[in-house]
Amino acid sequence: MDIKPFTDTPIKFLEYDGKPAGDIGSLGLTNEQLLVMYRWMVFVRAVDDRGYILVRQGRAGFYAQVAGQEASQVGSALVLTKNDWIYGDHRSQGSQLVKGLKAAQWFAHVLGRTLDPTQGRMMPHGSGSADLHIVPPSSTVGNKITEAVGTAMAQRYRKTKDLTITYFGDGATSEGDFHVGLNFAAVYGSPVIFFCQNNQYAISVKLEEQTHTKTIAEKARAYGMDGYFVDGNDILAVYAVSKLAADKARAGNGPTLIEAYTYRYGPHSSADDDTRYRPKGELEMWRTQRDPVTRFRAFLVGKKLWDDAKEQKLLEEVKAEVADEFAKAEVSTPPEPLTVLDHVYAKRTPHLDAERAELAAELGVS
Ligand SMILES: Cc1ncc(C[n+]2csc(CCOP(=O)(O)OP(=O)(O)O)c2C)c(N)n1
Repeated sequence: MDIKPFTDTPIKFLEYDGKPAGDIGSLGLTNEQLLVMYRWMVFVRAVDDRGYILVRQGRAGFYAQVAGQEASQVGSALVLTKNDWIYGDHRSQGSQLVKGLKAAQWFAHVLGRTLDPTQGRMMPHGSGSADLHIVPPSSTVGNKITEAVGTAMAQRYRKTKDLTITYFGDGATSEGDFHVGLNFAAVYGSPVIFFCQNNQYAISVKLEEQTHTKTIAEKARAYGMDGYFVDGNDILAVYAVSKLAADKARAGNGPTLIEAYTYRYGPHSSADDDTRYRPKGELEMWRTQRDPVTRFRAFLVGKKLWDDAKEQKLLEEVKAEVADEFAKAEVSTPPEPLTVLDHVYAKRTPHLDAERAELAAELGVS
């Protein structure tokens, strides 16, 4: 299928009922790869459901679900290689799992335990892993965009074939970092993918109150790069557009903006009440008619790759895996209070040593 930038309607490979919207053979995906895509979406949803329950149980203080956005996160992360870098935001745990973060590490992060690669000491949804090339998101909306561009500039300078992807929401496009980042990346030909998950709300602020362009993708024109408007609930379309952007970046042809049009099922976070600003029926429409998992399952059933028995088996497998991973996180210990000043810099400085001594005296430990 021909993939064009700057379309008025989202690029899609699948109809909402899972029927192919055109020739998908050009994607070159094997049946095994299609099944891997499906398993990842089911797994991400199950991990996320488990994570959210922790707040309800009073065992975690905060959670921002990715439910509804699985196709965007899985489809884009599947084009990444080990050496590529992710700079995500507070709603990108699905991509982190695909990049290699273990569910046990994610749960440990949510519970604030040391099995978390950031040792349970980051703000909620600030997990990451140096080994996996996942930079911990920070709470400040949009600020990872410019950092991602810096990393991509280094990748180009070092003449690697690697790239950097940065995930952010529609709300982040109103931050200066978005505009600075896109401009810099285009000027320096940086191998970066700007992946905007447009779930249509920045907490309670609707997209129309955020921007007067019809799409976010078209903003790329102003910076001299291609912008693709893609159906973020169609994993094949997301994968295809992400692959195109990744191939372009690796070939030294610079950055791309992708807008994945999607919808979050949960409130903005566990601290939000979305019924106060989302019209009645909207969530139900997305859940029942546009769900990314159901849509892709229908496609697989249509291709005779899937049936009820396989679905049942997968759900049981995933349930057991999530339970195992959660058990590993649960037995992990909380961080020692005195480690709070470790890793501020690569080496502890004299003033951090002094603060550590003060804290130790306060806690009565050494
Ligand atoms: C600079 C800054 N402004 C405001 C906030 C408060 N805040 C946290 S998340 C958020 C909305 C983000 O919306 P979006 O970027 O669309 O991502 P989504 O949560 O919808 O995935 C806001 C306003 C913040 N953390 N940082």
